[in-house]
Amino acid sequence: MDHGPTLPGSPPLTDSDRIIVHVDLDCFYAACEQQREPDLQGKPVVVGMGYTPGDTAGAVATASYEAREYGIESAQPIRTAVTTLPPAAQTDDPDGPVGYYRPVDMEYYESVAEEVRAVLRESADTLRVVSIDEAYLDVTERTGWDVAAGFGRSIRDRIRRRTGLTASVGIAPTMHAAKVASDHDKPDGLVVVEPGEVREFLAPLPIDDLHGIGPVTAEELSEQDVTTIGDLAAMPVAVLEEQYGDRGRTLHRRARGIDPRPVEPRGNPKSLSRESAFSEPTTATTTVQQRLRSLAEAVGDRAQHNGALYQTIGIKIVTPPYEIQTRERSLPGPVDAPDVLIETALELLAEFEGTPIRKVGVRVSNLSFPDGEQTALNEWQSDPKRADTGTTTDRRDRQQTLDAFDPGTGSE
Ligand code: TTP
Ligand code: MG
Repeated sequence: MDHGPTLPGSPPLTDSDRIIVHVDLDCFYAACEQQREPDLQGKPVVVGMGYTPGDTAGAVATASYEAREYGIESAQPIRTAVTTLPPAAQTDDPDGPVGYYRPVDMEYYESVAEEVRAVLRESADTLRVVSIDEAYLDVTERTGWDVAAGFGRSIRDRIRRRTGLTASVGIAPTMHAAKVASDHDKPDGLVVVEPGEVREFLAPLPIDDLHGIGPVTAEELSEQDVTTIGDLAAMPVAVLEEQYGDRGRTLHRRARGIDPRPVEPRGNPKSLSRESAFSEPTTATTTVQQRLRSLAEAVGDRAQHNGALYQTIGIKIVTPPYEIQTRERSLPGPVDAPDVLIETALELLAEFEGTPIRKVGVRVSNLSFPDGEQTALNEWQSDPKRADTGTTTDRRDRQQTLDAFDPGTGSE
């Protein structure tokens, strides 16, 4: 089929040979509740965040498909939901519709999700988990297009046997098309889009089915009579680029069935950090130095383990009552140099001598990954505020407050 002209330097406008599966569980939290309480199966179940039984506080996290028939949807206030679907225990009308409301129980849903992931791990060469109930699998080496539907069915069957849950599965040669496909026939769906059919499959779908288009963009586009993905694909890319920059170009390519993203186990971290609290605030310089040194070592190890080079080194100091101060310094280029990391962290600490310290942390950022995708490095280079104007021999002091320092133990 015609994919339009190929611009010099752009990737070939053909589908690749990859076979990508996207799996998304159906009304996940509600389905978990229906498993735990089989009496709820086939009934309108509403799972509320910030909800406690007997009250109407909170919002809908998700609703079973039975409840969705009454217009209940994610993010709706519980107090609105109960007007269409009164709680079973409180209704005056014995013949009217009733809802079964349950509070969110993340620990339980996480344990079910782990069971599902075990099935997915068995099925994939590469697995990328994107949320609690959603993952991409690269199965190129495991199956062929002629038997892909059967492969998808077997994934669905194994999830059902192991957890009782239904999943919707999309199979396509790109991540984007696989995601749209899994959403296309929910619940319990299985949609296979073969190479060469992607653009055709997407064309009639409403514009907001394109991943990356939110309600605002959809509205703006509809004002220009662009209401289907096919309409978007037919637009000159220059118009989209002018309106939306690089994002416009990506959306245009997706609409044409092009999405070169590989299924990667996870994204590269933007920063790596470790922090640690003292049992009580301390002014003892050597105690703080020792702690900082060991945190810096741990961060350096972690960076090596991730294959990351770092260009910015930062520390975080928490002083009583709970003041957070951060300092950072950028090097002229990305390094894997634990000694420099430790030395820099200690130098940054020097100004806090004599200050009572409750907690210390070390962070490396502006990461680059020479063996993989260099997202972080590219971001650094494209940000003029951060362009390195220092000399190449001297380390440039850039002591400034970071607006964010990742909490907890390390952030990836
Ligand atoms: P989704 O996969 O978006 O929704 P779902 O699994 O409930 O329904 P569908 O069959 O359409 O896939 O999200 C997964 C879980 O994430 C969902 O069960 C509850 C939670 N969630 C929220 O807490 N708030 C939200 O606004 C949404 C959309 C989901
Ligand atoms: Mg889901």
